[in-house]
Amino acid sequence: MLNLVLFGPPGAGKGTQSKKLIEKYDLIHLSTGDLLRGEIAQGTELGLEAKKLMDDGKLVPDAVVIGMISNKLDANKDAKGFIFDGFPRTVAQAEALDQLLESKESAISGMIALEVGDDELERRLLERGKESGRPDDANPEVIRKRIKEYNDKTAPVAGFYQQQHKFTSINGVGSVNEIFAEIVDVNESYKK
Ligand code: B4P
Repeated sequence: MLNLVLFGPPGAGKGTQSKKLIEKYDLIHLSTGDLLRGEIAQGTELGLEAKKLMDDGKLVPDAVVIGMISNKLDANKDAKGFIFDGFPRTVAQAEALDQLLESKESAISGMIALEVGDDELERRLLERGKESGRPDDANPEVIRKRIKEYNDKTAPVAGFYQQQHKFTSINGVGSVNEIFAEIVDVNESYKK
């Protein structure tokens, strides 16, 4: 099984590259951001709670996203593998993911981190906000808060996978296809 974690700050291109990876490798795409936006669109209790936090640039509680991922793993027992996009975002989530996969006699193959500077992130997200209507992309202050949440709570997740020798960082600035080619190279090394 190929289980890949795509990692990086908000706007680094995780969602963009995930779409290309699922096409190439026939993997299941698990984006906690998309799952949460789905709950918001359906107006569930979980969605209403998550919306307040997301609109303010904050992370949703660990237990909520871990529960969502666990359900999705159970619902896709025959998958060739998964792309985890935007998850894990805290060390507690990374530990929980290891345990979930271990209970299914599986494991993370590797993490690929996309490196992009703060100014470029802000530019990309504001640009996306013009069309997507996502409230968390519309306001520079909220975007900066998301980047701070990333630096405070999510960046340490890289160390978690570095310790397991499952971490590779690549430059996330360049054309989408150039970056994808680099991701594919790294991914091939994880498959061996
Ligand atoms: P997410 O939905 O995960 O998304 P993201 O971080 O905003 O963006 P991503 O990196 O996927 O960027 P994309 O490819 O779209 O998170 C949203 C919120 O959900 C979080 O703030 C949090 O509140 C909550 N949440 C989600 N998961 C959670 C978790 N596990 N725990 C707690 N809370 C959680 O790219 C962005 C833009 O850049 C696009 O417009 C794209 O076209 C453009 N772009 C991409 N690649 C480019 C390139 N190479 N050059 C130029 N532009 C590029």
